[in-house]
Amino acid sequence: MSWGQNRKTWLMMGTALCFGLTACSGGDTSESQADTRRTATNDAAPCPALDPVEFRWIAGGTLTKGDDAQLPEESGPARVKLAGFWLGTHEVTHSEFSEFIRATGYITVAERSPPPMADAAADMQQPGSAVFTIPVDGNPNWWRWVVGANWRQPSGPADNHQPDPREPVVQIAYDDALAYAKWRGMALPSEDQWEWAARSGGANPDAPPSKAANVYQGSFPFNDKGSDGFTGRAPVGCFPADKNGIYDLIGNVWEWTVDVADRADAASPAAERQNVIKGGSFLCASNYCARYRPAARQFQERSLGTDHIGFRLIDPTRPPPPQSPPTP
Ligand SMILES: [Ca+2]
Repeated sequence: MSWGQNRKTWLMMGTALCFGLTACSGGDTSESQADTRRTATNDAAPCPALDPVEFRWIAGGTLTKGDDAQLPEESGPARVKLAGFWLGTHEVTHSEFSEFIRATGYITVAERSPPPMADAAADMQQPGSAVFTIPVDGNPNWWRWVVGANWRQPSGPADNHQPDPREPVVQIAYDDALAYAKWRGMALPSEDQWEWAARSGGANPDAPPSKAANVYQGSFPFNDKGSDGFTGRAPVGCFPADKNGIYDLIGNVWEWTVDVADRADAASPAAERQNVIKGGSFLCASNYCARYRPAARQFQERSLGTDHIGFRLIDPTRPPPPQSPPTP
């Protein structure tokens, strides 16, 4: 499926790209973006210095993935054998991605002119991406196609918020994440690796404890209380590391994995270019989404980033630490 077809699908179907968020739109983007700024709330404590260790070893073994399914895209628990691996301690940041762009001149998917697409709204035929917007009277949609939204300006050019260099980079399509990983000589994690890292790190199987992860407090989508300190993306490493020394696996931004979606409706053309994303985001609330559990998963069009999807790396070439036991 082409990118243009994907955007058309998003425009016409909505649900395939919006994590079950049925209120999507590619229509008018002229309404104020000011209410959607991704800024820390006033009671946010200063974030500690970023951990200088970039990768931590996640010991392998025979593992349980999945859980008693709570949502349609989930499956029951299964046993899988997994080798140990080196996982990035934090999501790739805006600053780190900037280095990649400076070194390579790479142009992300959201910055490219989209292929021609018949019967699409004019704005959908210009470079841009999907941005969360608090619904307003007369427009109940909370996902909008915003012309000019990309990794440099995740909410679009009308928003004055400049990403903190330590924020996870967002508006990253799957191919963008792969390109960055290749440049670094790294790779993206599999779903199994991601889930095992979260489980072995001690992530709560039901929901993150208060202020343990950047999620949504209040009634989504209208009232993010930000009682965890943030009403949008948090700089990486602001919340406590897990037992493995990994930050923000749960919440903050969803993370790409290399696994192709195995959704039940895979026969649908809209499912052809979707990958599994994990971890939930700052938009996951108890009254909606609630996919901040290690077992939770969602499917995302590879060609469409949003302002709440990022990624982290694994280092597949680095040998295990000397004390690491063989995988049983
Ligand atoms: Ca939050």
